[in-house]
Amino acid sequence: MKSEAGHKQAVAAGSKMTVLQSPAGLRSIVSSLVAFFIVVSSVSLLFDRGQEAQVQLAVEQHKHQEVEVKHLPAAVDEQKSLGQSLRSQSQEAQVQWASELLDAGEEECNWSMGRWVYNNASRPLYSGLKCSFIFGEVACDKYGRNDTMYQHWTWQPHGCNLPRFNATKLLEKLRNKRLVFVGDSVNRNQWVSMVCMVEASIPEEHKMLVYNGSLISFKAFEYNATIDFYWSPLLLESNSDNPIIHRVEYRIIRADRIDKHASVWRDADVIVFNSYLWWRKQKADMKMKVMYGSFEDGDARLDEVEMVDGFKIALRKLTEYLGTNIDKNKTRIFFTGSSPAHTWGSDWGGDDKNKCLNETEPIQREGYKGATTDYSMMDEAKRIFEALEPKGIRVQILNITQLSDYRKDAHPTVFRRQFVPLTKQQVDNPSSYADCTHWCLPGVPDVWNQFLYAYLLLRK
Ligand SMILES: *[C@@H]1O[C@H](CO)[C@@H](O)[C@H](O)[C@H]1NC(C)=O
Ligand SMILES: *[C@@H]1O[C@H](CO)[C@@H](O)[C@H](O)[C@H]1NC(C)=O
Ligand SMILES: *[C@@H]1O[C@H](CO)[C@@H](O)[C@H](O)[C@H]1NC(C)=O
Ligand SMILES: *[C@@H]1O[C@H](CO)[C@@H](O)[C@H](O)[C@H]1NC(C)=O
Ligand SMILES: *[C@@H]1O[C@H](CO)[C@@H](O)[C@H](O)[C@H]1NC(C)=O
Ligand SMILES: *[C@@H]1O[C@H](CO)[C@@H](O)[C@H](O)[C@H]1NC(C)=O
Ligand SMILES: *[C@@H]1O[C@H](CO)[C@@H](O)[C@H](O)[C@H]1NC(C)=O
Ligand SMILES: *[C@@H]1O[C@H](CO)[C@@H](O)[C@H](O)[C@H]1NC(C)=O
Ligand SMILES: CC(=O)N[C@H]1CO[C@H](CO)[C@@H](O)[C@@H]1O
Repeated sequence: MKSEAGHKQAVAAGSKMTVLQSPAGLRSIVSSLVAFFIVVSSVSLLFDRGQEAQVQLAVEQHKHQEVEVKHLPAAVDEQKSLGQSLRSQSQEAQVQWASELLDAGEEECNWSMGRWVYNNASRPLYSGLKCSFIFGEVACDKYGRNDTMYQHWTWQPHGCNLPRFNATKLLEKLRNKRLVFVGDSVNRNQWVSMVCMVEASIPEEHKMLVYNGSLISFKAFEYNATIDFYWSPLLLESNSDNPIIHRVEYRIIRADRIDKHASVWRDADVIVFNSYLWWRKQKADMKMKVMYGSFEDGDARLDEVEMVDGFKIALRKLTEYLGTNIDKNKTRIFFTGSSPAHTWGSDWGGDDKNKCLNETEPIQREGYKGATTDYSMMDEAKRIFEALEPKGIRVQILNITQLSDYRKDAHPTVFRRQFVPLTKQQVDNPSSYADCTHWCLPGVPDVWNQFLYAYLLLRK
């Protein structure tokens, strides 16, 4: 077995940071034990049918967990063969007219409109089992998901091809630069995807992950490139800002406070925001508490608004901040659209009690929109960000909602690690324990990152 002890490992203990660099001699050791924080999203469902499907993104503390880091290389190819039973007839046809398609850089091509094509030759882009930095919450094949068809679908926009992803090209683009993902656990999912998409092309001793409170940094030394994730699920300062301990149901945002978060991301070269799930109602009467002023200044005032109005308050404040503080010559800004969940089987003719467990194929009906997917929040975001255009600042929306909505087959369900792998009882209880909100990797967020790649390399 191959050891990862040669990696430079970063270990966070409390808010203090230490970076451990393993001596080269350790490489022969069978496995290394590394203590670090694991930020895990626990999923629980509180409702009856008819109410909003929602996932609790409770992130719990798991300090100094002993994690055995090891490779499981042999299993990969074996599993791939399981996914080969299905092939899309349209695949050959696809290749033929590919040359006539528009260049993906053309504005006229809507990448968001298209279909999933099974392609076991070009997908997946990397191995989840081999990615050194994958998180247990989305490492489905590592935690027992044996059907791997979900890894072999490629997104085919109507009328053009997405550019082929090339990790080296992206790293070149990010040379001496910093890309930061800012948001919730779904955005962390996209960040992990991006790290896995590039890390295989970087030798072991030239990359590192550093944990520092709400910030996790991936560094590619040769390029002096940094790919960060910063936890900030409501974008504004809130009582959910601790990535480890926070209240889930009783949420308070501070309407006029964003500077503390912004100081972490404002100087980045590329920023990818998201914010969606945390504004969804978990109960019919759920409201967002909004605090103005501060206790320190004696002018604190607490308001209560509809969740979606809280979203607008946050985005307007973000927009105002970007308009006055961002160096538009330097920083490119993206906003990843709403990521749909597949919590209600009856939406696509399945069984509610299984959620999305055992789903193995995408929904094929063109234009399918999940009943609980809110497309309007993304339109709202687009409208709010348009206020920046007169200033020459553009926030590009990665419009991934529809393509993701088709992928009922692509969630971790019970094949994931939540502190420890799920128990037998939990596995047997999908209605409580199946995660149909986050995405298995390799998988759907890889396509979101292909959009990002295409923007960074092809479109202004
Ligand atoms: C996103 O793309 C879908 C098609 O997939 C389109 O209907 C929708 O209007 C787009 N939304 C935004 C905000 O661009
Ligand atoms: C893809 O699947 C087809 C049939 O399903 C199989 O013949 C082919 O060998 C597979 N290709 C790869 C690269 O696995
Ligand atoms: C996956 O395959 C392994 C090895 O064949 C088997 O032990 C395990 O039970 C399977 N898991 C599931 C969920 O079917
Ligand atoms: C990826 O890009 C690099 C640098 O431009 C190039 O040398 C390499 O051939 C590309 N790889 C593929 C598979 O196209
Ligand atoms: C390394 O990258 C950072 C951005 O992450 C940049 O500020 C710095 O100037 C770069 N160093 C060199 C030597 O270019
Ligand atoms: C960790 O983050 C804090 C601010 O959040 C910063 O002051 C400190 O320098 C960071 N530590 C390292 C080692 O990057
Ligand atoms: C941004 O670029 C424009 C045109 O090149 C230049 O006029 C302007 O001074 C630059 N702004 C900053 C803040 O560097
Ligand atoms: C899911 O599939 C497995 C293996 O095929 C089967 O044992 C299990 O009963 C199925 N679960 C549900 C809820 O249908
Ligand atoms: C449906 C849709 O989003 N159509 C858009 C495709 O892209 C063109 C050019 O960017 C837009 O004008 C369309 O509205």
